Amino acid sequence: MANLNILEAPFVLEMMETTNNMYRLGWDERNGGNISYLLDEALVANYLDLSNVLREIPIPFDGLELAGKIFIVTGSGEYFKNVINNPERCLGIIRISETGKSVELLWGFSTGGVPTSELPSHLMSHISRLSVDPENRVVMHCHASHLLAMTFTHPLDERAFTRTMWQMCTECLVVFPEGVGIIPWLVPGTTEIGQATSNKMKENRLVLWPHHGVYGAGKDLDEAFGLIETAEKAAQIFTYVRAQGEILQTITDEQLAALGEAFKVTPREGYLEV
Ligand code: 2HA
Ligand code: ZN
Repeated sequence: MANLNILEAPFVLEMMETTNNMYRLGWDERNGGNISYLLDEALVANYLDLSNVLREIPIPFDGLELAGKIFIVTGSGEYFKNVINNPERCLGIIRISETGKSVELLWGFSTGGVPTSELPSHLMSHISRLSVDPENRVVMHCHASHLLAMTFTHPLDERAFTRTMWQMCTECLVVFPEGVGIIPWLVPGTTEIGQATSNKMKENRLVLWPHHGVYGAGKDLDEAFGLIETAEKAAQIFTYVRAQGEILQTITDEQLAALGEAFKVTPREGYLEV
């Protein structure tokens, strides 16, 4: 029975809280950033009549693999700053249509809005993550400041970049043992950038977009947020370390290997020299 108030649904409240945190951290200026969160149909049915499609919105790529799946997503052009006060305008609940060529709006985008311009990257990334981790629910993109800055000053080699991150904070290897994926600079919003991102998402939950931002994935909003937060912290430390000057010592590869063993995570093959 769709008799509960959607504005009190945990997934709507979590989206409001998460976008607000991300805005306050300076990761989502203006309309920067976007989130998609795969929802459980039975849970949504407590709040919405799933046969009531408000609008059909075409999408510029093939979403057939996700047909019937329901997501809550941020809106194209909407500001993270405003989600907390205008969830019904800034967020939408969509279902991928049977043909995969459009989405059915079930709630939200109340002033005629449409899903994030990065929907191709999001949905393709969901397909990739679900193929390796059936628990994955969230794909999150933002313009985390220090990470973005680091794409100007650090070589964009995945192994080198990952090793630097692991060395900046002891937590990093534990949180992302598989490392950080990096795609070339590409035009945002395109199927091409979606393809490149989702290819990386098969082996990484963190993907950097040079001179733009970062993608993170996880089983819930906390996990995706925490992943980006940890990488962003490492990039912040990198910024301080560079500003302070000469590096006198760091975490050694032997120490990183010991960390992996202690926390029962496997550092990506070939990334440590031990
Ligand atoms: O939605 O962040 O990458 C605005 C963006 C595009
Ligand atoms: Zn962006």
